[in-house]
Amino acid sequence: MAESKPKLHCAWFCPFAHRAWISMLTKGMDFEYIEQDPYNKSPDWLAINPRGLIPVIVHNGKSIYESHVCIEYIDESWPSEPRLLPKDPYQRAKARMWGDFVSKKLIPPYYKFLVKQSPEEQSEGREQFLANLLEFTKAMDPEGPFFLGKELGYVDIMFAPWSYRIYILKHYRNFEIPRTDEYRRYHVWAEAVKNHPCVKPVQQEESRVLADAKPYAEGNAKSELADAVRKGKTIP
Ligand SMILES: N[C@@H](CCC(=O)N[C@@H](CS)C(=O)NCC(=O)O)C(=O)O
Repeated sequence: MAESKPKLHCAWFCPFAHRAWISMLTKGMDFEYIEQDPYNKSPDWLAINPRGLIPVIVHNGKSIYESHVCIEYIDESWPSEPRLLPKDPYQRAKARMWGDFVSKKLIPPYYKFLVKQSPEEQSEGREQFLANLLEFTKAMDPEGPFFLGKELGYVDIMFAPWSYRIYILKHYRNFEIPRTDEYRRYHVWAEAVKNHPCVKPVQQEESRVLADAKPYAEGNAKSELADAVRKGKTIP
């Protein structure tokens, strides 16, 4: 068991931070939640994370940041069940490969669709997102309901915050994931994730989430991520 009570620097609106939050809840950890404004790059905040991004876990006086690293750190430092990454080396590798797919193939087109303002670029984002989501769906364990089987784990947590807030794209881009046969397994997955007892508590009121997403949809959000998407750069 790890030594001191960890602190989670988080924000109610941040999907990346939700990954760490869900992981801590899934592990049943005793932790201190700190609502952090990541946009105010004060010296105190930059001392906690020199990159100035949430989430950060502060544990035994050390900072752990980057959301996928936080999930792994939580799993390794609190090795009790449930395991977020499988014990079997191939299954672990598979979880990491699909987590990487989420980071490189799902999140970027999602934001291209939401943040870009020209219809052509939005359409490109939309098509890439849908095609890649289908590939993600086809890789899911056929029984499920979660990505690798019966338990919520790493891959689920990597994409959960975008899936339970998919209504952002409905509201601002009139987009819905098709209710067709090929996406059927996706919807089973998304429902299971949304209703999981450790995912439910992090979900925020829809009107508040939509208000927070508005500057992204209107192309004037002042964040490192929105800036990178507007400039066609890799997201931070
Ligand atoms: N790659 C980072 C991304 C985290 C991120 O972009 N967090 C946003 C909030 S959702 C942030 O801290 N933004 C501060 C800023 O843009 O200045 C991770 O996975 O942890």
